[in-house]
Amino acid sequence: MDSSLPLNMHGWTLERHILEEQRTHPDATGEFTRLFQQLALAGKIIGSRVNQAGLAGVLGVTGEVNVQGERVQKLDVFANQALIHALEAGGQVCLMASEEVDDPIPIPTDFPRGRYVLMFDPLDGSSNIDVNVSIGTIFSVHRRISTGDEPKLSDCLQPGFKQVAAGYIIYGSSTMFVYTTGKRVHGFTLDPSVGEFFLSHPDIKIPERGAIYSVNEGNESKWDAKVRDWVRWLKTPDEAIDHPYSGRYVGTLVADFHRTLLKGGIFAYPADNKNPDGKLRLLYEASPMAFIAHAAGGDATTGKQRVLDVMPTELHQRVPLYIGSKLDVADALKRIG
Ligand code: AFP
Repeated sequence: MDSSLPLNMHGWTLERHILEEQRTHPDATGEFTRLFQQLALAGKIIGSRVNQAGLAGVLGVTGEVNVQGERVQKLDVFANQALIHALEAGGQVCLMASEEVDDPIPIPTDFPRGRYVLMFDPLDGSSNIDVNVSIGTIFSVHRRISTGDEPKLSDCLQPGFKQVAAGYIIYGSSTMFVYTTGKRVHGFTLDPSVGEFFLSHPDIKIPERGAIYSVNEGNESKWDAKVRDWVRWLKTPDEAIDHPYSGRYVGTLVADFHRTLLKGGIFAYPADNKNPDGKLRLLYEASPMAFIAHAAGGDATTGKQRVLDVMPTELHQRVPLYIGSKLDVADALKRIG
């Protein structure tokens, strides 16, 4: 690429990038490329609504409580619908699951079905919507494993290492689409004037070690002693190991993870005495982020095992999460394990 040209002059759109990647794939049928076109479309629709949220009258809650026991925001509902509508008719997906919906979402019988299973958190970071702080969409793609006419819950309950792709769209100071198929991680920035995602962050690697820790310290009184000691250790001055680390916490996993991916360090949502399995959902939060972290050279653990090796038993299962730079995750494991 000629680096003197502005990014959007290179013409390296998300679509072109995926087409190039798929060209060398032995059994590519174009289905995967079309799946990503639809995901990108949903991201643009959600991003545009997020940008206008204060004007379009879509801030605030619907009055309902979702399967997670959380108050549903109007934008959660919009994002969920945008993803379902963008994906259900295209013939790439046979089953979907969403943070906002109790059970797997079947594809209506009058639409063709594909071989992929898509799980998503349509709008991660809902508590940040009304205050104009970054929010995002997280997605995870698996291949269908069941046979027979109807896809089954077991198609969703696959361990993370079996993902064929994972990614997120962050609605921040710019809108970015970040994804991996397991080998490399690429980031694309939306040029809103053109309506396309352009490759802006090719082959992202997480620094081996960072200098930032990210955790909700309001939960300290609920943590066990090992977690508390680990966080205190990160904050204790020690020139020999470049401590203290800086603290950063947005409260939107997508935003906290995105920073960790680019700058290194560690993000954690530990188990605590109120939430023995932590807060974050395995299938559409922890697992896709872990797939990205590993592809970028980082690591992700529950404190007991690799997130990617957890065998799911429930659609909305939660897991503790420690994710980020390899050496920072190793330090955490040493101290909390
Ligand atoms: P929602 O997707 O329901 O908004 O949840 C946000 C989230 O799951 C994740 O994005 C944050 O990292 C985490 O919750 C923040 O939780 P605390 O508010 O307890 O710190």
